[in-house]
Amino acid sequence: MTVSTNLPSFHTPGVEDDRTGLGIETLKRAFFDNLYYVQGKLPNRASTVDYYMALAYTVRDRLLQRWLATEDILTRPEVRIVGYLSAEFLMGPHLGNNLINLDIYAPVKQAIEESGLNLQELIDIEEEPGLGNGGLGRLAACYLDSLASLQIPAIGYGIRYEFGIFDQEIVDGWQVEITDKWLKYGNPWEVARPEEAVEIKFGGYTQPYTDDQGRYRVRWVPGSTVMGIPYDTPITGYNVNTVNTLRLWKAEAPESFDFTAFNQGDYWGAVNDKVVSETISKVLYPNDEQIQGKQLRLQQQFFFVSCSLQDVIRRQLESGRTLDTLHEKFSLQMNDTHPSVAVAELMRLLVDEHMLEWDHAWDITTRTLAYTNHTLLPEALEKWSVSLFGSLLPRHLEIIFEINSRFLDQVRLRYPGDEARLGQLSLIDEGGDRSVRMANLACVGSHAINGVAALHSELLKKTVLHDFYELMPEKFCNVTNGVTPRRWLALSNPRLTALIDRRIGNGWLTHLDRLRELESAADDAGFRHEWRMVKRDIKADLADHIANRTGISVNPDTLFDIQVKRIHEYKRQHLNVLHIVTLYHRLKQNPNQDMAGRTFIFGGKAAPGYDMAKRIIKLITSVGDVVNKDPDVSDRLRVVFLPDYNVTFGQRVYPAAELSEQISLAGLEASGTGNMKFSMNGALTIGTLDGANVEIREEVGAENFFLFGMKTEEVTALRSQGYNPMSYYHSNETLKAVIDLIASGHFSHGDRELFRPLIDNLLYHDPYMLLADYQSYVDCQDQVDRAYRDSENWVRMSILNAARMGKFSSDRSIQDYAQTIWQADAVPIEIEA
Ligand code: CRA
Repeated sequence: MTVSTNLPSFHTPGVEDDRTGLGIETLKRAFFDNLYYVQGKLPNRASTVDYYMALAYTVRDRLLQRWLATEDILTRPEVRIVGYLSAEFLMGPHLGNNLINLDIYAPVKQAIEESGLNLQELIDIEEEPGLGNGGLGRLAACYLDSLASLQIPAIGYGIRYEFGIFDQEIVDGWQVEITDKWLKYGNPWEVARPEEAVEIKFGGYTQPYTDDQGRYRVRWVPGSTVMGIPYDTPITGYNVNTVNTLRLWKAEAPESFDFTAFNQGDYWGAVNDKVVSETISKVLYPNDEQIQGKQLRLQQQFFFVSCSLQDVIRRQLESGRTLDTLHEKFSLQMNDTHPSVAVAELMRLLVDEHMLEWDHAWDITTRTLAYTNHTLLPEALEKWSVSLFGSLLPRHLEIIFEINSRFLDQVRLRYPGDEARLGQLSLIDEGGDRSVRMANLACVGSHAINGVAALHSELLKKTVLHDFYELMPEKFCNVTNGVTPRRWLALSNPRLTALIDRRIGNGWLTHLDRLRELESAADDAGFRHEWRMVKRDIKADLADHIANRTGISVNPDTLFDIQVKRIHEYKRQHLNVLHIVTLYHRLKQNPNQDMAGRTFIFGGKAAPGYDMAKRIIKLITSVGDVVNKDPDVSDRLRVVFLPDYNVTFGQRVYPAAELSEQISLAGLEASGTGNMKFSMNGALTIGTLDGANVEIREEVGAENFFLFGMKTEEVTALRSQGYNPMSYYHSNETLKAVIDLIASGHFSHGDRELFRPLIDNLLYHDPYMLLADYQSYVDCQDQVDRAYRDSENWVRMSILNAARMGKFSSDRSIQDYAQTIWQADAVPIEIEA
């Protein structure tokens, strides 16, 4: 189906319009026009931010016709829409990405340069919207890019947090959190749509009544209400007319003033209501895979879900359809359990507000919703105490009880007398303080349940969702994560992109499998040389950046060994540190040791309340302080912790990497997506058989991947046997020496207490089994060292890694979702001149 739209473009035929034209003179005129009329600045008074804003408006003007055309086709009854419900969207800066997707990078660069400015500087000054913690939020952003690029009509639904993920500073080696005021200069990419605001209810009580046909009904009498105001951001597809929408909701008080309170003189109370309402969308919870169980978090989840579902229902009705066919027009994907209250809210809207019968509503709900699970970590599985849930959402609690009672009746028929199973499947955890299990709610209320990598999907079926799998195996599937090559190659690595283009043309950016055509180039010495030179240049750029940010000088001719991701014990950044200290120890014992120089680069934020993770940062910076200053080793070892890892910094770091550290304990990293960004940019991976590493290794070939560590089954076996970390410490001399060195205070100015919590944890508990995997890791690192010194072969492996990454384009992931879960098609849009 191709649809054409004929929207007025306010365009004088034959004349290059200042709002759409791409001629260099037109672009310059439009740019200065926006600086003057929108930003209100003359060139002699304008700052870099002013110029950035003017350019952002100039680019936005050039996508508006396509955006409105896409909005227009959504209203057609036959067009199917994917709604992606996510508490996080980690979009990264928009300007550079839109220049790539609109294919206007070159003319804009020329226009900006001819105006005496530097395009890169304007791109770099954009404050990134950090509305996510890490993998899950960034995945949502890659998926929006691919949906638009594949011309699938879609809306991303989330929260417009006023404060996104905190900025990280390192003070005396420790993480310090700084608030992220990302909106301080305004946001040129968003458009507020207050006319489409919706009302959200909280608290109060429910009241049964009989309707005029004599049917039993329930009415919810809320204790308070807030307004959800939509803010829309255009999501451009690459080289297509589709421009989808990211719709983020901001919470506001229903009225600016409560006039009764005001008239009684309670001015403060009236204004305070407004302030309290607005806290709902104030700040992103900075925890990755760790629930906090705070009431405000449940309010946030319900807030954006209810806003979005009301918006979906409005669109359904406005397209001329009734709610009976909601599932034919909409497919709604729940990104983890954060939006899973959608199951109850959609039921409430259909049954209480639109008067559908329960069974009918249930059929529509389950056919509309689908659930992606992103983690097996027990501390991340969301539960809400029944009392908290009931006080905030009394009607939803009743609906959940009703869903549960009907569901458990079915389970009883299937497994008579199996009380244990019933207890596991129940939406309510009856143990201790009763709680609502959000994953169970999501499973029961969805027609599809997927994990995010092959291994993860298998483990889901075997462990956390085992009982659901036995009961409803047909719902389960896998969709391996992917990342967008537009941002993670074309935008972040223009030099490698140009080299690839010269060799195989540019079709690979939308058909990433075509990178395979580079395989033969791996045997071409000339091409290898060019590949190496590109990498060398980018490493030199990163070295400059490191020197500017941290004052540490690093040698671009050493191996760049990089681990960037959230700091978490299961990701084992401290295993990486144990290796560094091993090398340090070796070099101190034998200064003539033959080894390739290495620069270890770390980046990542720790959840503010996660003490162990913060101590791991302190350990990295402390080891760095000693190693970098020690003349015996510092020509071969450097350790850098780069503060404030975010999307912008990721774009700088992936292209410069040679070794990618993916060293989580097998069975704990659901997928990982950084692993894909590294390989795409020609880094080799050292990793365990965990998450998507398994599939990356399959694709690139075992000979081009450095594998170490226990497999999932070995981990399980060792654990059930009774894991004793101390036995590894006593039986491995080097390991003992390394741990003793840290414990002795060598890296903490003699302070033996600083790292004691970390060391004791390793020796007495070691829940992530670093000690068990230590020797295998060090041996594998030695293999890396030998391989790196055969530089021709290293470059060959690097090229083959990039060449074989086709599977990990988010375009492939989205095609999988579209075919197996959403039944959504491309709707190419033609815009009539
Ligand atoms: N923390 C997983 O841990 C995965 C992403 C995206 C995570 C990663 O391995 O790549 O999701 N899980 O699928 C998560 O957020 C709530 O669970 C993540 O980003």
